[in-house]
Amino acid sequence: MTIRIAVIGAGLMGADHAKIVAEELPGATLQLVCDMDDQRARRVADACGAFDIATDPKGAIARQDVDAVIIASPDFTHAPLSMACIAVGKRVLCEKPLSQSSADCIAVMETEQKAGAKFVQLGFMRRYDQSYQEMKQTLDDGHLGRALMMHNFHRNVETPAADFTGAMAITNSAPHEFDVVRYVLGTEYASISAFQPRRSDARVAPVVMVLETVDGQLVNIEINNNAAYGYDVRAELIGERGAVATNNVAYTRRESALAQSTSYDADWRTRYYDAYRRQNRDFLRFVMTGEFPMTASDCWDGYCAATVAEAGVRALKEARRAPVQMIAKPEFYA
Ligand code: ISE
Repeated sequence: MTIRIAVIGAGLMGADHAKIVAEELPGATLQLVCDMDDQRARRVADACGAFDIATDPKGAIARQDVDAVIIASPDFTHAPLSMACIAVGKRVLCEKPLSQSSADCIAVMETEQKAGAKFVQLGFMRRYDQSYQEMKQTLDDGHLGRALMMHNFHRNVETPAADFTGAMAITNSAPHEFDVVRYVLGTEYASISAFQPRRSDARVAPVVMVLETVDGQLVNIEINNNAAYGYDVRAELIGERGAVATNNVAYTRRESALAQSTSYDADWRTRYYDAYRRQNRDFLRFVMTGEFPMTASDCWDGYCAATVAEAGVRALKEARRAPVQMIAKPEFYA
């Protein structure tokens, strides 16, 4: 049986997902690529050998020849399109964030609960990265003792848009950190504070956040969307008896002019190359079996990330520590 997948959105991530489905997902075929811009849909469809293109996402989701969906359209479409997938009973891998609004995430959770089964897998692909998996395993195996702190750096070469703001760093980039830290530590956040140093130019300055977990651990997160030198994501977990840090993988090392050097990735698509592929393979298994993958994020995780981000934006704006207040976790997501 072949699962026919529609990719909604033919931008950077949509093109990447289309390529993975077409070339590296045995058991799946790229049925169609949908984008409001038909030329863009056509370019990606042709490059990947998709069967068809479409410009109306809801129509594409409902098509009889589509079994499952990957949503990689702009952030504000994620929640409504996920609900459209649930409405027609199709499983969906939705790029992060589920929504930037926690209220919208609650609406998706309610729709999913009414449908009586999980339909939405969320694209927090860091959970599939070998370095975070080993970090979590090291903690779970008891090698570190009780976890005390986690330090996280998230550096991009430059912002995708010139009008990117500190708040956007929190709602767009930081959710990866919020999610993967929750995943590794197995806890929730109690509060968040956020600060920004002053840059010498008009570009968005780094955002530095300090979070406290409900278990009394401290987490700091630096989001530097204009780090200039490379895509550099690092994490260190410190326990009472040891520490573990992620390494950046460099396949080669250069020696020249009395110096040794390795290269950085330009962005997340190469840094998390394997993670995306593992994630998408798990999604295909989910579609085939109906069993939600152990590692993946669900709508509850999307809600948690959105709630922390909302509190973070408030903390930054009001220059004070903001409590993270979440609804009780529905039994359905336990
Ligand atoms: C960006 O918004 C993403 O979605 C990527 O997955 C992430 O790795 C990147 O650093 C973010 O800025």
